[in-house]
Amino acid sequence: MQHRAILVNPPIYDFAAYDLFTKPLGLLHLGGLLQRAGFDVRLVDALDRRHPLLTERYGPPKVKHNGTGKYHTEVISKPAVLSHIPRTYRRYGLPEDLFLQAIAVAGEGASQPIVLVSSMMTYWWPAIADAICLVREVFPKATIALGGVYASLMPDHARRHCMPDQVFPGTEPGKLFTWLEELLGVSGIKDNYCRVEMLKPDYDLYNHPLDYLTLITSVGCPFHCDYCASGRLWPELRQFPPEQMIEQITRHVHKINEHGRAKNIAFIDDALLVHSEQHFEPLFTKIASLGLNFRFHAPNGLHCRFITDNVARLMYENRFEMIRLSYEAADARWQTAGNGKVSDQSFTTAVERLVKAGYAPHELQAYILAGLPGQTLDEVAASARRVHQLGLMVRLCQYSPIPGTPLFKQTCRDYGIDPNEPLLHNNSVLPVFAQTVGFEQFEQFKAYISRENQRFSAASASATTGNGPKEASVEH
Ligand code: B12
Repeated sequence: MQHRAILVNPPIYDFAAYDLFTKPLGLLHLGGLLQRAGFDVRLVDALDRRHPLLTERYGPPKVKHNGTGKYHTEVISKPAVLSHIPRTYRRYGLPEDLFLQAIAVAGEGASQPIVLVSSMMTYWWPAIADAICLVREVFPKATIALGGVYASLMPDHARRHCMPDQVFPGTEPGKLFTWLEELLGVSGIKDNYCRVEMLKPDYDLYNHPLDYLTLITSVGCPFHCDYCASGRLWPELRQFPPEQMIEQITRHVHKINEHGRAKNIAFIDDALLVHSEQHFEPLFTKIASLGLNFRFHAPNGLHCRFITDNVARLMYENRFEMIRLSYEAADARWQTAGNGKVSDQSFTTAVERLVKAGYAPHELQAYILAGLPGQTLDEVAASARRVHQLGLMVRLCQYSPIPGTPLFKQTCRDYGIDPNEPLLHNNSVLPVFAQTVGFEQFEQFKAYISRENQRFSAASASATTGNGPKEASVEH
């Protein structure tokens, strides 16, 4: 008998959320493994903007030329602990009745499905807890397991507040498979189907075309920044062979909608460019030779020091459009907290190389961090100035304190945040706690950054003939 496994990506409750290539890659990896192990796997992705139930009710979503776009939203009441935050709290993704319907459809004919729920940000936990309750409402006999980023960073909190049957902290799928063997009274699943090299997202779990594909070519990161949890989630860097990535792309290429005459693919690695001679360079040399019409994106920050002339050339030739460099901060104190991964010199050199390869500066973006404990707005403004001086767009990255990282305790202490309440890890709420900033002042600062971005973009556009990819901004 085939066992039914339902993969659930819950909706989001937050002050802001945008579909920036957000696909539940962890779940899609597990889906691939489970299918190969003989399970009948169904997916309920509450963040799928093209979910058939959603489009049936509201019509097709608006899609930007890069495949990204806004979620369907509903205003919901704020949890008490966030009541003082002067922003609207929303549910993003499938409305509750459609979510219930989707779960019922996915479990049709299976009275005791195994339900695997994923989680991302720690501060999204109430949506996960609600999703688990709703699954129980539809299938009281379902066995529910919870994994993913939040479950890995705060497993005890997840057990207490989300109450699944089992929580799986960590990123190794081995424990899940041992559990499944025990649960089902079978053997051989783990040994035969569960190796990290076998992690391949199964996009065929979506029964409709997608506006982009999100892929990961490696897990882990050799740098251990004081503000980042990557090392806790993936203790070592593992890069997937280029052939495996080519196989994933060619297998799923038929599923991607074209927008502006190209198909979008985003890479969300923590360290895409590390060991580029054995990894990025052979991969993208091969991709270029396929002659396929792709547009690539790197929404997660790239390490400047690994942008060699050859990497920059390959990025340009392969039409990398969204390039976000991890600059983080201009001052030495925060560059040190970033494990020395970036310096002003390596940032400037990376920009020079990308410009030499063909990009106009305003086609490039740089992340800068705001809201680190003790960081002043002047410091953030200085980082922004440095980025604008080079003609790049600033991407403000509002700091989110992450349990288990070196900066976590200090942040909670400095900001008077209860470390056991993940809702307060939300990157949107820190300006309210930072005594040096404040909400109003931070809003003004964000508006200033956006004005400056526009000014630099307009000035650069008229001063250069940069031929990076530019297309119509919104499609249906
Ligand atoms: C990609 C990414 C993004 C993308 C999202 C796009 C996308 N496709 O998801 C972008 C760039 C938009 C993004 C934005 C942000 N991110 Co982010 N992001 C990540 C990143 C790098 C990868 C997540 C991922 O997909 N991993 C790959 C998959 C394969 O792994 P996985 O999901 O963990 O799944 C594995 C296991 O967990 C497990 N698993 C998963 N589900 C389940 C379920 C069950 C039942 C089981 C058994 C197992 C299991 O199986 C998988 C395979 O082994 C993580 C860091 C990391 N290394 O995880 C940060 C991370 C999640 N992000 C983080 C942060 C801080 C942010 C931002 C707040 C940054 C900012 N200040 O702007 C924003 C918030 C955006 C928002 N409000 O919506 C933090 C978490 C913060 C928190 N408090 O929880 C992380 C951990 C990075 C960090 N700094 O440490 N992010």
